[in-house]
Formats: sequence, C-alpha cells, structure tokens
Amino acid sequence: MAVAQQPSRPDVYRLYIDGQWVDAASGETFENINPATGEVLGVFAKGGEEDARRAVEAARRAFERWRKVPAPRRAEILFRAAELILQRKETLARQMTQEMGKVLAEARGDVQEGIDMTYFIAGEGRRLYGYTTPAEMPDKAAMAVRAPIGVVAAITPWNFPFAIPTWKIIPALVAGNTVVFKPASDTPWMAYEFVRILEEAGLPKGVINLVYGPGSTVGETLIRHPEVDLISFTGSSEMGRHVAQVAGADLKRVHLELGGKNAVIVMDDADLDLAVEAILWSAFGTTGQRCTAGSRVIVHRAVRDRLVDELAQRTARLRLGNGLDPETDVGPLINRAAVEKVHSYVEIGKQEGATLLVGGEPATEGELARGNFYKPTLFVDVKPQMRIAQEEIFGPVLSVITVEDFDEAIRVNNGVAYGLSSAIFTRDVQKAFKAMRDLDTGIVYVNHGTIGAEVHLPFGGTKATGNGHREAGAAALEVYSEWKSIYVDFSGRLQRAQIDEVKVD
Ligand code: UN1
Repeated sequence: MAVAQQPSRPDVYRLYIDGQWVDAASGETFENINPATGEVLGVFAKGGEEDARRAVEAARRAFERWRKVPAPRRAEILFRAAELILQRKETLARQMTQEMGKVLAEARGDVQEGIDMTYFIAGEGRRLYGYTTPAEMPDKAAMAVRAPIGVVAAITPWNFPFAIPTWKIIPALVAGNTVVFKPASDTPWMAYEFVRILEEAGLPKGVINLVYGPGSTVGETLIRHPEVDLISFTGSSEMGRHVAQVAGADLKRVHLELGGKNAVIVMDDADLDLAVEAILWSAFGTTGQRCTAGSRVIVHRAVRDRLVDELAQRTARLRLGNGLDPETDVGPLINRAAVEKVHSYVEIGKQEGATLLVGGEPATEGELARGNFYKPTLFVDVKPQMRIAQEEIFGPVLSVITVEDFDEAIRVNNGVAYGLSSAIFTRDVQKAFKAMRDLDTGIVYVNHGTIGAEVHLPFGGTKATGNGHREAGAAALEVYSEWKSIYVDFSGRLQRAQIDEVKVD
C-alpha cells in the first residue's frame, strides 16, 4: 500500500481524510497536554466543520466499495491491526499514561482491552451470523442477513482513549460500514496511533477518517450531516440527550453510552477484607474516571464501622503521582476543569451535611502542583438523595450510605437515574441470586467491584446510562448492522403469503 506515512512524532499530528494526512482547512492547531506535568506532548491539527464534511464525503464514497468486500477479507485487515497493537502495546501504554494520566498498569490494561476487542470482533468476519428459517409457502426460501448501515460517526471519550475507539470502530468496520472518528480533544495522540495502525494494516482509503476538534464544530457537523447514518457516542448524559434529539429529527441510528452512579453493596456476611480491596479499586482506579467507577458504597449497619475505618485508613494512604512512576496508585484528573468540577461536588457534599473523612481538596504538594491532582476523598453519613449520591462526579470521590437490610440496599442502589454497573458482597447464595435479579443495571458483579468488564460480554446500562443498545460482545453487531430479511420464491407462480391457502395432502 503506497500511502504517505507520517513519522511517529511529527511536528503537527494531522487529520486523516480519504487516505491522506492533511492539515485542518483553517490551518489551526491545538496542544496536547500531559495532565500530570503540564508538559506539551504534541501539536495537533484542529479540525472544523469543513474537515468533518470532507471526512463524511470520503467515508460515503468508500462505503460503496467496502460494503462489498467479503467480511472475512475485511476481518483479515483487522486481525493484522490486532497484531500491530499487540506489538506496540508497551509504547502505546506509555504514551497513554503521558496523555491521559492513568497509571501505567492501567494504561496497559486499556491497550489490552483494545487488543482483545480487535481479535474478538475480527473473528466475527467469519461469522456475522444471520439465519435461515422455513417459509410458510412451498418452494420458497427465507433468510435474515446482516447488512451494513453506511457511514458511522464514532465520537469517543478520553477516559479509555484506546479501548473505547476499538469498541466502536472495529465492529463498525467488520460489518461493512465506513467511519469518521472524532476522538476527545484531551486524547488525540491515542487516536492518531490507532488510525496509523489501521492504515498500516491495509484499510483502504476513506474507510477510516480521523478528525480531531471541538464537539461544538466537528461533533455538531457529524451528528447533523445527512450522509452520516449512525452516531455512536460515549460521554455525558447531557450530551447524549442532545445527540439523540438532533439525530432523532432525521431518524438517524444512535448508540449512546452515558453516565453511571455505580454502587458496591456490602452485606453483614461479606468478606470485608475483599470488599475493601474491591471498593478501593472501583472508586479510585483510573482516578474515579470510569463510567463503571464505584462512587457509592451501600453498607449494612452491622459492618459499617469496621468497613469505614478500614476504607478511611487505606484511602488516606493512596499515593498520588505521575502514572509512569511505579510507586503511584492514583494519577491526575484529565484537566483543570475536571479538578474544579470534582471540588465543586465536594463543597456540595459538605453543604448537604455529609461528613468528609478523607481528602476533599486538590493535591498541590511539590511536583503535584504542576498537574491536575485531587486527593482521594471519602464521605460518610451520606443520604441516598444527596446530590453527591445521585450525580456522576467522575473523580476520586466515594460516598458511604448506611442501610438496615438487603431490601433497602437494593432500593438505594436502584434509586438513581443511571444503571450501568453494580456489585454486591455477600456469602449468602440466596441474597446473591436475588441481587442478580433485582439490581437494575446492565452489569452486575457478585463478590467483585464495579469495574473490569470483559470484551466478549455486552457492555452498557439501563435508564439514563444509554438508549437500550449494548457495545462489546456479539451484541455490538446489533448496533452496527441492520437486519435484512430475504425471501426467494422458486415456485414460478405468484404465491401470496397470508392469503393463498396451502394444500396439505
Ligand atoms: C468506561 O469507563 O467507559 O469495565 C469503560 C470497565 C472497563 C471499561 C470501562 N473494562 O471498567
């Protein structure tokens, strides 16, 4: 494939449109900042409306060819991409820690999730199962096949800057769609590396297009463009509502993956040591910046004091720092605005009457002053209706709610607008099964925290977490393809279903 390649560290990271690395039409650029140090990691072309339109047009042209490439052949390119990601795992993880801030072990996990997803979904190239079924008329065949939808706009967040783009783009491609990819402006480097890998793996021009830039220009153009058939968006519920409203006016397909307010329930018979480990990991892993983060603990009164003592001690001992330092437990928040948002929620929690036990302020000692660090924070005496127990904070803030029994725990868990992930710690098999039935979330864990979903199971949530779709697993194909039912009549005569009688003798 003769495509002009960009060096791995260009002066300006360009947009990728119709198989070419190009500057933004406006010539504008923006800086990519390391959230731990404030250092500039690279200068990126700042796409706008015109670039987004050109990308959509390129994707539309490419669709006519790509949809006809046999799916196993499409998948061969994706398998090659998976191999390239695997080869570059360590480099990508180090870049990710610098760009996004998560600690290196977690950055490796993020890349690994992308590898797993790419291999798993590439395997669908030789499945993409539809089905055949008998027709009700004689000499007639009936089958349902999966057809691609067209041009997909993939609008992705910064918190899983490698994994989440693979969740959207790889299934879109295997199913025969073409893509315009708009990554979050905080993590354009990971997007650049991913698209370079797809290019190297041999994806034809126009099949993947990359436009960095603001949601207000690039994102808006994509969601409004008549040639975009499907929008897959991960981000806030507020933005999700906007995307759904705009796209709904044109009856575009929309897949939304939005907020969470996930809880870990700890019953009186739980293994408390295990629960503490899991809660710390769920609440403060990725600095609380996962949709699946556990931001509420719902604890049975009988074990409340023991659990809180242990959580408070352990939370206070977590080490903040640069994620490249192996001593670091918790990295920075993504940007200044995130620090302010998290801090405003801490103020709200105090005003609402919750007791602040640990943290509750930005961390500015020594080197930390250069980055966006916030102390891991623990609130107790939280009431289920308080805003800190209802709204997604997306930072290292954990709220402990005390309950009297199992039924109340389930009610409190379900008493929020969101429904992504939930967890229960109990040794009672009856309670465990009741919880599996009654927890109103798309993901339920028993004796495990709220994070760590695996790629071959459906991922997504109920209520305001989404719009009923799931990504990951084979369920992703439901988003990225449409059912086409095909009837073949080989009787040689007009046979009217539901009207003509069929003689059986
Ligand atoms: C997200 O936070 O948007 O289950 C995704 C998990 C990860 C994915 C999180 N595998 O925590």
